[in-house]
Amino acid sequence: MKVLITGAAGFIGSNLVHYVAKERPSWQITALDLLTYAGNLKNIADLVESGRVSFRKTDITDATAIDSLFEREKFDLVFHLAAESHVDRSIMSAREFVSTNVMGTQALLDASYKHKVGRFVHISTDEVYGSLGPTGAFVETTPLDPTSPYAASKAASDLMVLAFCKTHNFNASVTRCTNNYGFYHFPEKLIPLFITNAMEGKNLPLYGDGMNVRSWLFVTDHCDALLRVAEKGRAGEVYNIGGNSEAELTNKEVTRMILEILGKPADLVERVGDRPAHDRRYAVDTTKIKNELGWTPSTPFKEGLARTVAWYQENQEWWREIKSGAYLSYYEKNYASR
Ligand code: NAD
Ligand code: TDX
Repeated sequence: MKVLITGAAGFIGSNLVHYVAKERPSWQITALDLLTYAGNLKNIADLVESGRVSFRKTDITDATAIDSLFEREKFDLVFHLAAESHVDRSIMSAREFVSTNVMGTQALLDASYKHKVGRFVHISTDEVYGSLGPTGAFVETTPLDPTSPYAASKAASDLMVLAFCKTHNFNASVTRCTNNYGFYHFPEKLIPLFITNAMEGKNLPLYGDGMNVRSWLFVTDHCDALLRVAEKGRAGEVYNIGGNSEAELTNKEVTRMILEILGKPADLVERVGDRPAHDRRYAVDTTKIKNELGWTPSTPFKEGLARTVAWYQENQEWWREIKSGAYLSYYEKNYASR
C-alpha cells in the first residue's frame, strides 16, 4: 500500500505519520509538506532519517509538481491535511486560505483522479457548520454556514471533494473533526499558546468573556478515526469526529485546568478583545462513525491535557525555537490591537 499524507509536518499530519507508521508497518508512506511557518520537519525527523518515511517538500497549489509526483509514485491512498489552519490569521488575510485550502485541494483531486488513486480522505473541520447555541450538536447533514474565512475555505474544499465523488465516481470521504490537542501543536492555538505562555510567565490572552465552548479531542484519537475512515469508510460520505461530552468545555475552564496542572496563578489570565464573528459553541454528533466504523474517543480530556502539558515541559527547545523570529511579528499584530 502506497500512502501519501499531505500537511505531514504540521500538528495533526505529523501525529498521523507516526500513527500510520506504527499501526501499518507494511505501508510505504510519503510525507508531503511545503514547510510553511506551521510545518516543522523535526516533528517527523526520526522517521525520515531512519528511512521509514519519504519526505517531499512540495506546494500543493503547484499543480504541475503535484501531477508529476502522482504520475511517478502511483499512490493507493491519500490523507489530505495540508492547509492554512488558523482562524485569526484568516481574519488578517484570507488569500492564502483560498489558495492552499481550495486551489491546493483541487490540484490534489485532479492528480488523484487522473492517476487513479484508489482512496482519498479529506480532513476537514466542524467549523464549516458555523456556530451552535447552548444545546444540540452538528450532524453530517447540518447545512454549512461558515463564519470565518478559514471555515469558508474549508467548506469550499469539502464541496469540491464531494463534487468529484458525484461527478467522477471518485472514492473519497470527508471527515469533520472538533478541536484537537496534543503533541507538536503549533503555539498559536489556544492550548499550546496558553501552556507555553504560562511556562514563560506571560499573560494568557482570553478572548471576550471566555465562555465560548469547544469540544476537545486528543490528536491520537483523531488519527485512529482517520485510519478507520480510510479503510472502511464509504465513498461520497461525510463523517463527524469529536470528543465525548466531558471534553466540551468553555475556554475559561480549559485555561483554569492548564494553570492548575502547571501550578501557576490565575492572575496570568488577561481578558482581551473578542475575535470577530467568534463562534460561540461547537459540538458534533458522532453516532455515524460510532455505528459504521466502531470508533469512539479513548482519551479523557483531563488525562490528555496532563500528558500534553508534560510534553511541552519536556520539549521546551521545540517550542522556544518556534516562539521567536517570524512568530513574534504575528503575535504582535494579532494581540496588539485587542
Ligand atoms: P497545521 O497548521 O499545524 O499544519 C498544516 C500543515 O500544512 C503545515 O505543516 C504546513 O506547512 C502545511 N501546508 C500549508 N500550506 C501548504 C501548501 N500550500 N502545500 C503543502 N503543505 C502546506 O494544521 P493542523 O492543525 O495540523 O490541521 C491539519 C488539517 O486538519 C487541516 O486541514 C485542518 O483544517 C484540519 N483540522 C484541524 C483541527 C485542529 O484542531 N487543529 C481540527 C479539525 C480539522
Ligand atoms: O489567544 C487566544 N485566546 C482565545 O481565547 C486564542 C488563540 C484562542 N482563543 C479562543 C478562541 C476559540 O474560542 O480559544 C478557542 C480556540 O481557539 P483556536 O485554538 O484558535 O481554535 P479554533 O478557532 O477553535 O479552531 C481550531 O479548531 C478547529 C483549529 O485552529 C482549526 O484548524 C480547526 O479546524
